[in-house]
Amino acid sequence: SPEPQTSYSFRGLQISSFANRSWTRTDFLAWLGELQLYTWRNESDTVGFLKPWSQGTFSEQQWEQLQHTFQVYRRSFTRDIWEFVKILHLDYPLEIQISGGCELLPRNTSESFLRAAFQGKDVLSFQGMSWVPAPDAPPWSQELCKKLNQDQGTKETVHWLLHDIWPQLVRGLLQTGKSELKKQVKPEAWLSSGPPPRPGHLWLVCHVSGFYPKPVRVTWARGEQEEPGTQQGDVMPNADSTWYLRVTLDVEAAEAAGLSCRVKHSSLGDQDIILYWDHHSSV
Ligand code: J81
Repeated sequence: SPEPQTSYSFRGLQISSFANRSWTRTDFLAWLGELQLYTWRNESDTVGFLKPWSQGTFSEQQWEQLQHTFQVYRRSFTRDIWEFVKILHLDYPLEIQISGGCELLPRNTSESFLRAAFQGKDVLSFQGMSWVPAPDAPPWSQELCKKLNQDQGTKETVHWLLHDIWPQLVRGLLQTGKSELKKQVKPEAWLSSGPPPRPGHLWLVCHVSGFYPKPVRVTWARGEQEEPGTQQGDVMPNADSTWYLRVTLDVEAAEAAGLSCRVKHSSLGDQDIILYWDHHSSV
């Protein structure tokens, strides 16, 4: 049977903290969809695999080369920033976040991005073949981009990473991680009531737990009609790498009868879970 078309985006994040002229650390994390596959902490010389299939279809040698590129980059980056801070007269402490990603698109195409933030605000990104200041970046961002754009070698490496290596890595990961990426776990759902928000009202809670992957739709409804006051919580992680969500509704006690909570999730196919408040026994 044809699989539903899911696209997985690859996301990498670099977090660099510069406390003063000598103390700094840089950590990297990367995910495919919701699964973290890599970690590279400041203390470590090598990129850590968080899944047995993190190497994708790259050979030992290809991976070594890629890791070497990143080792050189990490050293150069730190040295560069110290220098920029001097030239631009910036003040410590400073936080730099670099995020990059790649999305595979139909017909063997892909879309990638790389951007940097300084003190939590976007400062520049890589577009096509050059560094470009962010729209509301401080004036020195222009100067920085000009300087970065003089380094043809680095621009070529960034382009190669964004447009050749990352898409290739992701294609490989979709193969080596296939069974884990396809995993489906059905949710359990139950109802409870919370503390009454005001006299004569009920606080209805629909709990949905243990599902995987993360996308889920949970609604309070009367018949087919969704209740307008439905409040979605945040999807929270369970300890066993499944997810948990609660969805609440504040209703007049007299109106509670006839309400139901409906759960739609990929693991359920068309068989939505429907729980009726009337059948719920509040103890
Ligand atoms: C002050 C606030 C600043 C905030 C924003 C900072 C954004 C910085 C973006 N730039 C970089 O991340 C690049 C940093 C390192 C780069 O400048 C080079 O020093 C470094 C080494 O380059 C030298 O050797 C290369 C071969 O190893 C080439 O020969 C190159 O021409 C030569 O200059 N470049 C690299 O390490 C390339 C890899 C970049 C990968 C970036 C992935 C995030």
